[in-house]
Amino acid sequence: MPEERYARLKEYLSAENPVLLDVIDKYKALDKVAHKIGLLESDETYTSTISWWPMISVLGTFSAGKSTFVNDYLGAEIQDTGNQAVDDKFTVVCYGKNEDHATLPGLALDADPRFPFYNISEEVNKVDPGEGNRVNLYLQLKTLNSEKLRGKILIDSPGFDADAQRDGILRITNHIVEMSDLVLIFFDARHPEPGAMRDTLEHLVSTTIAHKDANKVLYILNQIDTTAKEDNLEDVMGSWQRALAQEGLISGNFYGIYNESASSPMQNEELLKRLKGKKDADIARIIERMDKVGIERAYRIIKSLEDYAREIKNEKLPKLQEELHSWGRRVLWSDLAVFGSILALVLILHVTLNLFGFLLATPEGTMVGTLLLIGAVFAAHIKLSNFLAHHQAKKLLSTDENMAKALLHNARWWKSMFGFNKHSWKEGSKSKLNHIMTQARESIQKLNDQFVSPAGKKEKQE
Ligand SMILES: Nc1nc2c(ncn2[C@@H]2O[C@H](COP(=O)(O)OP(=O)(O)OP(=O)(O)O)[C@@H](O)[C@H]2O)c(=O)[nH]1
Ligand SMILES: [Mg+2]
Repeated sequence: MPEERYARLKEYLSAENPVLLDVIDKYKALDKVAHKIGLLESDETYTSTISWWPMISVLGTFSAGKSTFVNDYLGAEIQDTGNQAVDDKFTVVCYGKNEDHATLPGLALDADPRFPFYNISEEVNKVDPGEGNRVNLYLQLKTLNSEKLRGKILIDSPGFDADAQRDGILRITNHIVEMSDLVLIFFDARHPEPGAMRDTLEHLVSTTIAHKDANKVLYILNQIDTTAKEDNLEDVMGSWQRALAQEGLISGNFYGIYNESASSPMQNEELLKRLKGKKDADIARIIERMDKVGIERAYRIIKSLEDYAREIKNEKLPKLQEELHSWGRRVLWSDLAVFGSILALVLILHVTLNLFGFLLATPEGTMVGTLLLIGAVFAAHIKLSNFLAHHQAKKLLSTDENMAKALLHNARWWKSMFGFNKHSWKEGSKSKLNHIMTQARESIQKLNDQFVSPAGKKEKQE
C-alpha cells in the first residue's frame, strides 16, 4: 500500500537524506491526483517508479580491482578480493545502523523501498524464463555503518565476460547502468590490449554510450603501477584509450589509477612519484564525482515530480478527454440506434399484429408500456457503454496501460459525451497539478540554496 511505502521512505530519508523528506508529501499529492483521474490504481504510487537513493555502480573486467577499490573507498574490507575470479554476484552495499556489517539475500532488495530492484526478477524472467525467480544467485545486499554510504548505494559486480555471461546477468548489468547516477568501468593495465577487453568493450561501452547520459560513465584503467616494470605508462594508457576510441568513445572521462596497498613495490623513486601523482589526481577527480552523486539524484527526484505533473496535465489529461469524448460519441450513436430499433420493432409489431393494443387501451397500460420501453433502452445503454469502454481500453492497453485504466475509471454509463467536452473538465486536478509544479520549482530553489558552495558557485543542476 502506498501509505506504508511513504512511511518507510520517510523513515529512511530522515536518517540519510532529510533534504528530500518534504518531497514525499508532494509525491503523495501527485499520487492522489493520479488516483482520482484513474491513471494509477489505488495501491500504486509514483514513488516506486524512481530510485530515491543515488546509485554508483562499479563494473568491469574480472580481477581488474573493482572490489579492492570499493573496500578502499569505504575504508572497510567488505568485499573479498583475489587474483582468481572472486565475485559471482552483484553486491549492493548500503548504509546500515548496526555496527556489524550484514549480508542479506538478494530477495531483501525487493522489499526495501530504497532499491530500484523491485522488478528485477521480472526483467530477468523476460530474457531467461524462470531464471528471475533465482535472483539470489545474482544479487546480494550488504549493509555497513559508514558515513560514506549515508544516502547512497554502491554496487560491486562480478567480472564482466560477455562470452560466459548468461542473459540474466547481462540484463541486470543493463538495468544497473540504466538506473545508476554514476558508472565506474574498470579495466586493468595488465591487459590493456583491445583483444583482452574486446567483449567487455563491445557490450559495456556500446550500452553505455548509447545512453543519453554518457557523462555519468567514467572509464578507469586500474593497476597502472604495473607499468613501472617497463616504464610505459603513456604507451599503455594510449593504447587503451585508442581501443575505447575505436568503440566510438571520445569522452574525457578517462582515468588511470592504482591501489597503493595492493600495488607491487617500486624501486625507482622518480617513476613512483610520477605514477603516484597521476593516481592521486585521478582518484581525487573520481571521488569528487562519487561524493556529488547525492546532489544530482536529489535534483533528479524533484525534476521527475515536476515532469510527471506536467505530463499528466499537458498530455495525459487532454488525451484522456479525447478518448472519453470519442467513447461518449460512440455510446450516443449506439443508444440512438438501439432506441430507434426498439421503437421501430414496437411500431411494426403494433401496426401489423396490434400486439400492444391492450396496453394502449388504458392510461395505466400506456404508462407501463412506456416504462418498459425506457427500461429496455436503459439496460441496453448500460451494457453498451461498458462494452464500448472495454473495447476501446483494450486497444489502448498495448501502448499506454495507464491510459487504458483511466479510460475505464472514467467511462461510466451515467456520464455522457457532453461532460467531457468542457473547458472546465477536471479543473480541480489541473489546478492541483499546477500547484505541484510550482512546489517542485520551489524545492529546486531550496536545493540550490542548500548546495550553494561557500564560493557562491552553484552546484551542477540537470
Ligand atoms: N598491482 C596491483 N594489484 C591490484 C590493484 N588493485 C587490485 N589488485 C589486485 O588484483 C586482484 C584482483 O582484485 P579484486 O579487487 O578482487 O578484483 P575484482 O575486479 O573485484 O575481481 P572480480 O570480482 O573477481 O571480478 C587482487 O589480488 C588485488 O590485490 C592495483 O592497483 N595494483
Ligand atoms: Mg570483485
